[in-house]
Amino acid sequence: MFKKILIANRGEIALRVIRTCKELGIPTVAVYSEADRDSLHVIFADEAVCIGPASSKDSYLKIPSILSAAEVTGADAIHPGYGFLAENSDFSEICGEHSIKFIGPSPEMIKRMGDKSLAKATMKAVNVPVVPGSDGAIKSIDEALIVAGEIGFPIILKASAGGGGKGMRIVWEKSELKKAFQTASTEAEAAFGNSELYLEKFIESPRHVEIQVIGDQFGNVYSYGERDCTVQRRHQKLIEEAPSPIITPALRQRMSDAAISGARSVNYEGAGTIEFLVDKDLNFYFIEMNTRIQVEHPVTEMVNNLDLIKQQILVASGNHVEDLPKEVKGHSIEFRINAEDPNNNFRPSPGKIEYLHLPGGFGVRVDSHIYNEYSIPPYYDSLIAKLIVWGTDRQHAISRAKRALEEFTVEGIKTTIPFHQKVLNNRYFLEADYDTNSIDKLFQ
Ligand code: MV4
Repeated sequence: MFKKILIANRGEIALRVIRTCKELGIPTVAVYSEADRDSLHVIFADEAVCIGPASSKDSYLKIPSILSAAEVTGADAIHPGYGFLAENSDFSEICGEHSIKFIGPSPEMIKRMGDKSLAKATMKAVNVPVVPGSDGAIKSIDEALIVAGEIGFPIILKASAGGGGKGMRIVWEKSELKKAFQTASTEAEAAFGNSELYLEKFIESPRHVEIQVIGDQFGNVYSYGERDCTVQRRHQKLIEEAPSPIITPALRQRMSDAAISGARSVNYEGAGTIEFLVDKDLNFYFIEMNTRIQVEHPVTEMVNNLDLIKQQILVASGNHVEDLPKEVKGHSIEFRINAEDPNNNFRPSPGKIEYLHLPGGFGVRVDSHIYNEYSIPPYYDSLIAKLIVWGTDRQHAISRAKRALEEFTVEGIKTTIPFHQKVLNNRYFLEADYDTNSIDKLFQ
């Protein structure tokens, strides 16, 4: 087992990792920017090292500073959390060169799955269903016209180096393709330094359903079931749940088998998420694989009664996973509490928390780094807390969520709490009758 783990992250996820390390008896090192001196992860870790000014690129993204923090404190492993360096293959590689275990997959794996069209080809090779489209990247508008002609409109152009919805373009008819191709590749070049695009059939009203897997160093890959993340705004997830209200046990089995065979075919190590689109007829199609722990991992933890961060640490140190998947139990829903004003276009609302009361009681979990009188810095992601509820079924989880959101009090800043309360009274949400296309009816 590791002697000391450095957490290369901030906010709730840094705290989340520290908590599991404590339970495992592993000392921790926090790193922090000058804007995060008063942050809870700094206080809860055994040691803390300041790695630079507020700007992420000069602190949480600065590989040399993080590596030297690990070396001076004698950390032999780094947990990257999500975001920042979690899917940076150079970081994974440099950790290895310094004999520091990166808690996550190899640089080769991160590169392979980071190239979204290569990831698709990898899955397709082992018969995982993928969205019909180009084989790999498309090199020209003429090639795009040929592929689009074969599969039929509408189609969607995606950046090979993209992911998570950035730089996508829907094309409804042939006459729009040339312009869309040019703007999408220009945008991809600007955003990712890589103009490469691939093309897919546009699935018109899908749900976003993802499978959690863990691979160990012995070639075993396990699935812990799905999360439904269809409730999103501008590709930002707001509510996630497990199990998905639309997935039957038979479909869960088939999606899990597909996810496992995809991950096993590349000897996947660590926690990973295989994202699928599920259409109206319950056909599923692989779209992307994320090679990190995700924000929404707690709903999977609640219905499987397991600590995913602990399993990450176990497999990274060469152990077998401890909690093998069993049948999922009950229902869990996560609500992202962001420092944003839902009545003003979700505009960020950083600042001082003048009064705070967190909900509690049976089946209620809050993962958060905030505390009374804490000032939320304006430099980072607006996620300030995750409310996770568990109930015996979806109805029970919803009642509990309403109760917990009523208790949840944050004064001094605007949050997404009122938004969630509205969704919990929306009949389409209550009936799970929505998809990515009709999502607006949840926000009315
Ligand atoms: C799609 C799609 C329809 N067809 N791909 C958005 C996030 C990124 N992970 C993939 N996304 C989509 N890819 C094909 N071929 C529709 C979306 C999409 C979406 C997916 C899940 C949840 C919300 C969404 C909102 C808009 C578009």
